[in-house]
Amino acid sequence: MSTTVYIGLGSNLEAPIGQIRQAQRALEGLPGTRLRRQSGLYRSVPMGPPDQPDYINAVSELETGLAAGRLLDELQALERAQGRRRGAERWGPRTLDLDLLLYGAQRIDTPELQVPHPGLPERAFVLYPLAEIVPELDIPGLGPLRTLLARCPPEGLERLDDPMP
Ligand code: ROI
Repeated sequence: MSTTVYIGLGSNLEAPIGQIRQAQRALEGLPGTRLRRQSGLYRSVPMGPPDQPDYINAVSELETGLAAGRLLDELQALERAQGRRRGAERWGPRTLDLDLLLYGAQRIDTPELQVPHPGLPERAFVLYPLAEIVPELDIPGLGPLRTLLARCPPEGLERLDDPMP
């Protein structure tokens, strides 16, 4: 059994574009997992304390045989491997953030994991990259992605040019 999942990637420390590229490669290497599609890179102003650098954000689509809890463990291990320190300032800067946005059509609500990711409706830096790869997506419990986009203007969000082939 494999499931289509969407991961939100974010970084605003220590060469963020390189951090995101490294994380995309690491996602590809997860056990029982294939990287299907990825969005372009976006620069976004920080949500949360403003005295931190802009973020680089992207979304990846994976096909995985990993259960949701196991996938979450793997994502947290990748964050740690790229120097993420937990327990620092809430909503402060980070070298790498990997959010499990969607896990198939499932809704998950445990203390460790909420899916769809609860911040999704108000985060332009997640919705727009997601729409780039799956514009027709229906989000479990939240409805069409298009409706969420219409309510969340892309303020402070800039798509970066794709690298030359
Ligand atoms: N702000 C932006 N723009 N992008 C992020 O990825 C991001 N991640 C976070 C918080 C601190 C909420 N702010 C963010 O975790």
